Amino acid sequence: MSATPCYIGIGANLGDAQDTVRRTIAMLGELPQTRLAAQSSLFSTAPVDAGGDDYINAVVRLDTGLQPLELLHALQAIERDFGRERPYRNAPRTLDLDILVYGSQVIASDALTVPHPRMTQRAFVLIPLLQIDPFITIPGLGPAHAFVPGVAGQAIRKI
Ligand code: PH2
Ligand code: MG
Ligand code: MG
Repeated sequence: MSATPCYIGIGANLGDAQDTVRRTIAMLGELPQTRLAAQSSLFSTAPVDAGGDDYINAVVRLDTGLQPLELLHALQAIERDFGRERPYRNAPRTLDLDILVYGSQVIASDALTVPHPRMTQRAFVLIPLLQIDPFITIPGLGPAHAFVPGVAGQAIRKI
């Protein structure tokens, strides 16, 4: 099996968000053809471009043989397991799983945009991502650490 390193952003701000994120990380490690290669701490973060309670966020690295759309569908199935509803854009959510990076691929299809288009503007993605891989380069965009000064004003606290 040839496995591709992927980085997944996890966010939740409805219900018992910490419990949801911890259980989700375990479920990600049990996806077919997939190994949980690294996991960040959990972080408490202020909502960005959204309302509601503070979020719990984390990032994991998966080494996976799943293709990008297979991985997307597997993540959507986990979101549904946790009762995810989509009443409006950026609504509070029981669970949000985003493919941040899929190997060195740049994907722009109707179903999927990778790297995630807003990841460089969000401390709740960059800080956990850099915790697990300080030297990561975002395909097409360059070293992730270069974007940290731009998110310095966003509230994020390691749990
Ligand atoms: N996700 C959003 C919008 N805003 N803010 C925080 N702190 N954490 C998130 O995961 C988040 C957000 C849309 O996916
Ligand atoms: Mg998201
Ligand atoms: Mg999402």
